[in-house]
Amino acid sequence: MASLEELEIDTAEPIFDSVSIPQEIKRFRAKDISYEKFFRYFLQTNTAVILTSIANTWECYQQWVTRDCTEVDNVDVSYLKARIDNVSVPVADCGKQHYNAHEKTEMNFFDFLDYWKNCGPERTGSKLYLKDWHLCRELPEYKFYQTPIFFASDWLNEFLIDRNLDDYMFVYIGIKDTWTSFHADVFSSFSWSTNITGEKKWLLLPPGEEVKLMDVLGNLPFEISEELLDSKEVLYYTVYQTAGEALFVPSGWYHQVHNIKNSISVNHNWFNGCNVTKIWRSLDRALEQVVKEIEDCRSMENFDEHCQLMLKASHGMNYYDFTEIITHVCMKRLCAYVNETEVVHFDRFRLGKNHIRFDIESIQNILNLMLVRRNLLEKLQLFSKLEKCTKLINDTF
Ligand SMILES: O=C(O)CCC(=O)C(=O)O
Ligand SMILES: [Fe+2]
Repeated sequence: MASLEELEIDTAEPIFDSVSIPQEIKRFRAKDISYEKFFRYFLQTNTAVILTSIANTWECYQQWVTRDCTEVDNVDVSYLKARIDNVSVPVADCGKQHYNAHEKTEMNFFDFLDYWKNCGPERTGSKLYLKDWHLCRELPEYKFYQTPIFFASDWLNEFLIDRNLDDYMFVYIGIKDTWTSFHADVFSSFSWSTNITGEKKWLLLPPGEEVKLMDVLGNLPFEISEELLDSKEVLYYTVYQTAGEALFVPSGWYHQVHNIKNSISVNHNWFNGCNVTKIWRSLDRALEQVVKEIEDCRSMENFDEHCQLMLKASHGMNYYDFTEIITHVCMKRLCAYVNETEVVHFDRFRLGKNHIRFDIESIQNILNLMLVRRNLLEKLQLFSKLEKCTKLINDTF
């Protein structure tokens, strides 16, 4: 393993739930901003930002496209076919709506590349968007990018990779005019998205602004436009993201994304000590929703367990999953703190001592919030497990 870079912050002081509404979305050259600054000014304040020149050394940035300064489409289809097998890939049809997303199908990767190659600017017909593709999981040996240090404190993918479960690390490949409908990310997680080629136009709303777009039933629109946002006096940002730029999308920021040129991007969803309380609150709200929906079955046996099953289906995660993640991260950080062993992220970063303390303090805080739900946690047989973590933290400090 190559030598590890330290992921460290100046103090372990946690700041919870601060929000910031910036004048504009700022841009920094990745090499001009430290991890500490990014952590304090953007992760902790849940503020969107763009980092430029972040992908120059990535294999996909250098090899998937030819950069000969011309404006023509430059994706190296034969390179991609040589490097990646003709696997089945998830594809959305941007002309067809299915509930609040685009209709999804599967197709073979090479067929998708042929479709891409044959899509001239004048092409009409279906707009196919290869999205949410777990290419890292498909080809673990193929290191086509490196997670930037700014996004490396990631409890979600840390847990999933440690347990050999499904990750939240994706590749997106879309021709011009493909798009992703108006949404906030899964579990209210952070996301980062880095463009390898092309250009994306983002409409981004700080948390709470989406309420102005709700209909009487509380439903949000599938598609938004600047005209609509202006007419409802919604605060929003328009961001144009070009190749080599990463956008940090904070927790709970609704967004809509248009590929205004043929585009390829890499993105992760994640959470860490900076937004874990938001993840918990959104899980709690989602449970409330489930309970409301099946309130009339409350007297049935195993009602609470049943709600957890439904929560998993609607929200992608339930109390069992969240408890597993929190206790896993808790035990790893405590072991590292006590035994002075390393916590390594993405094979490249070693957590610094202050960062470990910060993580533990964030866990302590989230455990306190969770333990308030004692009755329910006891019914789900999660209470003692969480209480044990709290005890271990208190015994350590
Ligand atoms: O690039 C896209 O089409 C959507 C990306 C997105 O929604 C995200 O990164 O959160
Ligand atoms: Fe998103």
